[in-house]
Amino acid sequence: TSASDRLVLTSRSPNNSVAILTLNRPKALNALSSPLFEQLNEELEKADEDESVKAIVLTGGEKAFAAGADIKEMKDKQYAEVYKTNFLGSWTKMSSIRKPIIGAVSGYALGGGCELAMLCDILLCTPNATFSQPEITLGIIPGAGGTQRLTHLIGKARAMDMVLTGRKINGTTAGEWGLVSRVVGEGENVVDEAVKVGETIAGFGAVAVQAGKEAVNEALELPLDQGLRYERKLFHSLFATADQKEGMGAFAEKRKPSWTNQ
Ligand code: CO8
Repeated sequence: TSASDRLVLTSRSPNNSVAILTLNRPKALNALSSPLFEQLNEELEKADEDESVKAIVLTGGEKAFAAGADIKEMKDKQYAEVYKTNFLGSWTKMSSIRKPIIGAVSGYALGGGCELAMLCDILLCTPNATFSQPEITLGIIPGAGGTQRLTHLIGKARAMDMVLTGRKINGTTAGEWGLVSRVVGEGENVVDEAVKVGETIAGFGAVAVQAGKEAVNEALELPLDQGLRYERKLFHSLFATADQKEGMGAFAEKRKPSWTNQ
């Protein structure tokens, strides 16, 4: 496939530690077709396995992060087919990536696009980005986290409002509601800011970073007492790493740590 056929473009940050994946189907506003998701999963898995990659930035275009699942691909499908083939079930693969994924949203993040954004670990957006779950306007409901992850992030009343009315919110509101963690300033480039976040993470020991991501994710799955036990087990396990000795040793000796990711 030539570069123009690639539905997901890949590049690296200047110091090579952050993989940047860019959805590249601009004519369809990055509608998430099955081939696009296949390529995205492939690139995510490649980045996850590559030792030199410490964090992943996922972004789209200026006009659209992604305008949802591909409606034209879905419109004539029948129940038996989508059920038997587990249509769009491959979306969940992204949640098994171990390295941090930083989403950079500019423009539309609609339907599956909003759900894809919520699959990222850290989310940045521009003030005038548009988030919405418009599935209700198509006679369906969200199918990849738009009723579940969204409710965890912004609470029941606001999630109901968005899911049942298709209400659009802008990036500033998304920041106030906790759907994203950072809204960049008017003149700032959201991808550059996401790469900076990635580089910050890449500057720490990779074992602790992976453990931090794993532990926070368990908070959404486990009751508090089990989550706390899970956290403590992981915390204790980090005393078996060279990076713990290095990090604490460097602090005591008033020098910069030099991580070996061991
Ligand atoms: N699917 C397919 N094509 C799309 C999509 C989409 N979601 N969004 C935009 N496009 C296409 C348009 O059809 C158009 O193509 P063409 O030039 O061939 O006509 C091209 O992109 C440009 O779009 P517009 O001309 O419409 O651009 P506008 O600037 O006028 O409007 C909008 C932009 C407002 C974003 C408009 O395109 C729109 O409303 N798009 C649809 C948004 C939407 O409803 N998304 C939700 C889809 S449903 C979903 O995501 C369910 C996910 C379930 C996941 C389950 C996993 C298990």
